[in-house]
Amino acid sequence: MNNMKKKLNKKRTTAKSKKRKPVKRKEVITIVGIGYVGLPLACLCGEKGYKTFGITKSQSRVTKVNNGISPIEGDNDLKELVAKKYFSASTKYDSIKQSDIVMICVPTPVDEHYNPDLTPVRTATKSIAKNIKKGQLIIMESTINPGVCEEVIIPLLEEHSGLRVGKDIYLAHCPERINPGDPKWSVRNIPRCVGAYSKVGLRKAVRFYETILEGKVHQMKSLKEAEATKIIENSFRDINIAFVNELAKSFEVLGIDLIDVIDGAKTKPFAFMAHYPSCGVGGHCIPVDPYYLIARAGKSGFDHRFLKLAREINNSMPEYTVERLRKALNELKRSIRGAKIGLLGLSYKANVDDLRESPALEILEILHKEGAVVEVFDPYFPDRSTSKDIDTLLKKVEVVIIATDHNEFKELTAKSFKRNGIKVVIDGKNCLDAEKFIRSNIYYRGIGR
Ligand code: SAJ
Repeated sequence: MNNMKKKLNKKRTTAKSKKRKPVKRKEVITIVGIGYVGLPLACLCGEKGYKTFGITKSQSRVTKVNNGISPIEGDNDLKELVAKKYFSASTKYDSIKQSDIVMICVPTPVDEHYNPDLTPVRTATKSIAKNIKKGQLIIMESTINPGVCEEVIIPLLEEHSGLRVGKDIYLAHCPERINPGDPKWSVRNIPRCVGAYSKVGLRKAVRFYETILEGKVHQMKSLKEAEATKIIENSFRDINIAFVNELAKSFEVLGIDLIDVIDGAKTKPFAFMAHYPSCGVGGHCIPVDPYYLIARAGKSGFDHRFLKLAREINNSMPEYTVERLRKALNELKRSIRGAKIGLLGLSYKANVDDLRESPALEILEILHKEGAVVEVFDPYFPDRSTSKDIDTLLKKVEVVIIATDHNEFKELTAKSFKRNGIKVVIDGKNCLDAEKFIRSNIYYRGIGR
């Protein structure tokens, strides 16, 4: 090509480049904590075009995720998302420096005395603060009680960064609403509530969420309101479960099938929301979140007697379940000591691999303490199962307790139990066909039936 043409092309290219909009730098997001909350969120941010980093203290989780393997069993959608490697994981906080938005999705558990344990929140906040830059937005997604942002997070951010929240950096709270194993509601479409320390921070946070979510983003007037929203959502669920768990005990002595009664009550198309009794309330949300409000309100002189009573009732259900078993064995002139008992299910809820606060673990502990010989099977926990499958377990035991309503257990038939000489079934999740078991002369008891 002769020189004239080359010059002309160069001129055209320069002119074209002047016309082309400058390529907008991909915004960078770091998510601290890539568990049930942070992992789907990191995938979603990466999928939506953000340069996304995930931080976790677990090197094995880093390796798995960076190889496209989901560390969370039972959620196939998540497995597919993680396989696409939308973000990169690390145990280090280096990516904070280059981030526009930093999100905190670490656990907020309680200790053995049911006191809130903010250690993971404090550790993450300090590490973030040491790497944070002016202009960045921090979004707290972990569930916390009203006051944690202003009384814990802001002081730590300012102390360890030398920056001022609301002036140099921005803080928002958008409580997570992940529902593990839910086929309908996912991180993409669940409506969210956002509160912030300042108007600018709120605007930044709302604008961000509107780029990744299909669900509505509801603006709250303050951090405290956003913190309180999530706590009351889950306390609402805990007290309603406690209500039916207390009814289960009452209807046992009245000889009424509570499950039938709830199914009757829920035909009312308004002002009734069905909850069901069970062998206990597990998970990292429902049995934990009320304690955060109980503790913080207590510090300000208010005693949440109702929330505490609900927790007491729900915490009594594992023992009550074993009591149902004891009564059954006593009617057969047997005791728990020495009885061969099969425990089906360890996870705190159906079709997930999560043991946090699982009532099944408490039932197992009580059975061992009372001298039972226990066989365990949970398809999501082969390493913690003593039998490789249900059939193997049924051959070894005379009594069965269902502690998790995995789909695999719901299909169990009275015939398979009868064939193996099972005499007693305690259905801790009311997931079996009670009538068929009773008609097979198997001593069947549920919770509330
Ligand atoms: N449970 C009962 N009876 C019920 C419902 C649940 O005994 O009627 C027990 C379950 O067996 C389990 C525990 O309570 O052991 C918690 O069950 P859950 O269905 O509430 O499951 P989680 O812990 O995954 O709760 C999540 C929460 N989501 C968030 O916190 C973002 C909760 O707010 C949701 O309401 C819940 O999922 C849901 O609806 O599935």
